[in-house]
Amino acid sequence: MAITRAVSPAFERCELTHLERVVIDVHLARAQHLDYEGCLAALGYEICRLPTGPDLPDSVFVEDIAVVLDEAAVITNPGAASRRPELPAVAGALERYRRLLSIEPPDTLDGGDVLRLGKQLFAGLSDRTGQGGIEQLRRLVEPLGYQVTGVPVRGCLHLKSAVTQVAADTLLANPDWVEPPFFPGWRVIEVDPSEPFAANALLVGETLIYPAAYPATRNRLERAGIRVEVIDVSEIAKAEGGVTCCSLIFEARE
Ligand code: CIR
Repeated sequence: MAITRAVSPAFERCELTHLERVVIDVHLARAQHLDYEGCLAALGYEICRLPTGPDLPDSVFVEDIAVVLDEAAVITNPGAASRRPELPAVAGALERYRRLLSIEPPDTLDGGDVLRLGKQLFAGLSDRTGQGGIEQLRRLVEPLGYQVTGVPVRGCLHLKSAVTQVAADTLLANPDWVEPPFFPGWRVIEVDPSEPFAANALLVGETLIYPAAYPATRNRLERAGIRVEVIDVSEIAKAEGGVTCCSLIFEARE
């Protein structure tokens, strides 16, 4: 199952932290989002696309709203207040499949800050996710057998802007934004220095969904033997989103 959410008519009013606001072609963003969903559907996922509205500019970035594990889903409390109205619909969709847990205010945590590597959850300490949010996550998921490790991130929005998994034993990272030594035992491929935003990749089974905008880093991935499915997400990137941000992927069990 892949939960996605439509691109809002207010997408141009998205939150921006590290990027300048530039014109977003919302029609093109919708077309790119459709391609993205098509990619996931071709990989065998049923797509559940939630509706949006003019009051939810960043709703396409469903990843930030929940951390879906095998045993439960944690509904987050996003660091940006404008994103909190996104919660009810995502929680409503997930409650069919998972027991819901939640991060309670005033602490905040964004799903984009949680990198799941098996039973280990790395949680980015960022502008959006505080120590309190990470502690709440730890208390919620330790009883389920997960270990939570806080990782400082700097210079980017979320931990997964700085590091993602690209193969069974391999991570892709921007070492200026996160310290690779936080991930002992993992082979780490570094992004090409000319492409700082290139670390966000979406591994689905053995396929890596990867933005067309980063050819030099893609070359590094391919030389490392990783098969890449390239997708153009230029308009999504203008809103500071990447390929992990636009879906919640999990095994559907009712
Ligand atoms: C925001 O600032 O919240 C959105 N404009 C972008 C969120 C991207 N989400 C993600 O990296 N997980």
